[in-house]
Amino acid sequence: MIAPILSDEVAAAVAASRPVVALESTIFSHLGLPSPFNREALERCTAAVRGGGAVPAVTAVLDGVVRLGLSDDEHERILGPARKAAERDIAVAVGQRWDVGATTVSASLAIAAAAGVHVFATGGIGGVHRGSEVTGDISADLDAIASHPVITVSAGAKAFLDLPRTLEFLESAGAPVLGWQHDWFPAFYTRSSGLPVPHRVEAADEVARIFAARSRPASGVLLTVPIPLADELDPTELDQVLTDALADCDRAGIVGAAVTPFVLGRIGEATEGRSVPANLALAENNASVAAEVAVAIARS
Ligand code: PSU
Ligand code: MN
Repeated sequence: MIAPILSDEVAAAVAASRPVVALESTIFSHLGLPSPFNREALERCTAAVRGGGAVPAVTAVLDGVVRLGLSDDEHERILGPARKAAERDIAVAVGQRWDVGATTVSASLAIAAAAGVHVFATGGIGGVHRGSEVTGDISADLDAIASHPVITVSAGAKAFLDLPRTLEFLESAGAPVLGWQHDWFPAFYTRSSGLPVPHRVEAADEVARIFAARSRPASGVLLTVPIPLADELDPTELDQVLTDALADCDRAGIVGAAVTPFVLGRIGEATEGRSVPANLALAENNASVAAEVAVAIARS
């Protein structure tokens, strides 16, 4: 079983049922964003959580120990070289004493759940990949969202994934999918994928009530928050970029856990200066909505 070591600040907040927002570390590692923007993302997300009245708790595996809530020096370590750790890899990272395991959404949800933290914020979740009917590539994030008692706050998923199948998977797995003051499932850089979100919500206390009313105690909720209007990218330009990135991935023969970092890297290169500011803005915005939700849950 995972028994994460909590920072003093996170441990005190959990013990007193004060609001805490867990954050993943893959997004802040070189696997998620290029330097120095990964540092900026970390600073803006943690500040947004604090600004909303909650305690930020970054997840990671450091020196083979599962951690929730890091010191400044430890934050520094996840900005450097790191290995991607999904939920199943936590056991390996512990058993093999990895220096720095950068936790994905699925790993972060497992760690948050083990510590009794109920709100988690990220940029975008993994999903069902296009062509999954052949490759079987479905992110472990989806099962984790459905099967840990945590609310995941994200800007949907990037459109290089198969978004209709991603929504179908979440429906089958039994995870409610909510749209924050919005009727459409967001596609990360753009506010709408063109797919309706099953349920629109207006406020954090509504999300807290929905979370409290789940039929299965060990299940989660996905709260999707569209990128702020001013930061949205042009969908027609993005279409071509995503198509090219997927073709490059195929040509390079990339499979498995390497697919998402590879495609993210290609999108970053092709859109140069535009995608990074959008990514930072949506991650920060998600962190502040997550703080609101954590405050509402702590009150309820
Ligand atoms: N999507 C993004 N940015 C990311 C990721 C996904 O737009 O950084 C990362 C997250 O850590 C997510 C992981 O949990 O990729 C999913 O990887 P995979 O597709 O291999 O499950
Ligand atoms: Mn995969």
